[in-house]
Amino acid sequence: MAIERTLTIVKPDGTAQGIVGEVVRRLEANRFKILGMKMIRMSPAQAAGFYLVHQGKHFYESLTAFMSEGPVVVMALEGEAAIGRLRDLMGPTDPKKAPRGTLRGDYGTSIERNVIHGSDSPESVAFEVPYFFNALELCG
Ligand code: 3AN
Repeated sequence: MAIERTLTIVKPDGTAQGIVGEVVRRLEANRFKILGMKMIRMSPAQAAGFYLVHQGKHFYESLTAFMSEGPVVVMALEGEAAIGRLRDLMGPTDPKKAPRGTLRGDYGTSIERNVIHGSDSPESVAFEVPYFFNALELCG
């Protein structure tokens, strides 16, 4: 399997629930290497820029307001098949459909407030990692 990079965000509902440590614990237990990590509070414009791919969808305004309502923890990760394995740890978008033991199944409360983001493709990684980290901030 190939070593990949990916990006994850503990969303404002995750930081509010105090599960940053639990997310990091599960990532490290599953052999994800943390290359960069920081807590930030995005402005609505920064959240809108991050989710530009969803511009025009019915949930875009609500999503960008939610993502800027409080602090988030952004992490650049590396590991074998990291993109798909992170998505497995997260569970499906809708927490109601997410099994127990996945982060969304355990902590998500709605399809919007689903506690964690993970890049969904190498193309997304190429946009999302540099959105938050420059090369000097990644400890590879
Ligand atoms: P995922 O995060 O599972 O890749 P995407 O990329 O389809 O899901 O959606 C990005 C984010 O937009 C989701 N994490 C969720 O917060 C929000 N979202 C997705 N679908 C909906 C929806 N139907 N209604 C409200 N929010 C949504």
